[in-house]
Amino acid sequence: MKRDFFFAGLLWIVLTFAGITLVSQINLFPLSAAHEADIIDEAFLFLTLLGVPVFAFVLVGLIYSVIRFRQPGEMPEDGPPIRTSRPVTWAWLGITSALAVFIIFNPGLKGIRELTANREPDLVVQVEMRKWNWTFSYPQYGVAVVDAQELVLPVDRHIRFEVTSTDIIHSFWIPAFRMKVDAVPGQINILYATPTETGSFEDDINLRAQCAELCGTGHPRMRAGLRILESAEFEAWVAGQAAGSP
Ligand SMILES: [Cu+2]
Repeated sequence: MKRDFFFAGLLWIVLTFAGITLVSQINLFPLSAAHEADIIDEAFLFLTLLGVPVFAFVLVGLIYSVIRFRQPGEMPEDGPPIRTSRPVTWAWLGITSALAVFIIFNPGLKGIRELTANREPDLVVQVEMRKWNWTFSYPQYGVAVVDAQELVLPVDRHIRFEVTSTDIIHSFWIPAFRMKVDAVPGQINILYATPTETGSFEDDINLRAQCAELCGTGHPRMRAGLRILESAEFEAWVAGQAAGSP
């Protein structure tokens, strides 16, 4: 039995090492275009790495037992009953509880604090969702884009999205920002994001705003390309919109 623990333990270490190497080497994430996306990707990577030894432990226990303790014959007898082992029970309870509490604080609460640390926005964008379109307003510029095909934002500015709906519940999601919030009638929900690079939907499909709550037959069409511009280009764009609106 000691030998079995030794070999299973060895296999666990090897598989854990291989898994951690694999996860660290391959890029798991789609395009990231906001500071907030990096925080979320970091948390995701950390949790994946934390899950590797746990997954390897379960896998080794299963595979090793199936091969090593297989009963020959067509209808194998049941093995001897397994009795509770107090040290194993308490160690299991202790380790898994400690892990669960640990991830509540890091990356859980720590991440939420980082995502909402700066409540003073450089730019406010009001997002009004309805079946099956959106209005994006820039109150600081007195500009509103109705039935928008596109969401235009400046790079390197801290943006507060004020999200609401005029009919039913939708959800405002920008994949490249990893940020999503429900759009609820009669309520304004807040989302912060700081774009870190310029680009548009044509460059990468993750640069888009998408409804992420099934809201009826038009739901799949409820998306708008995202265009992130340099500050000067954004000012020119917004001035053009202001000149064009009645
Ligand atoms: Cu929708």
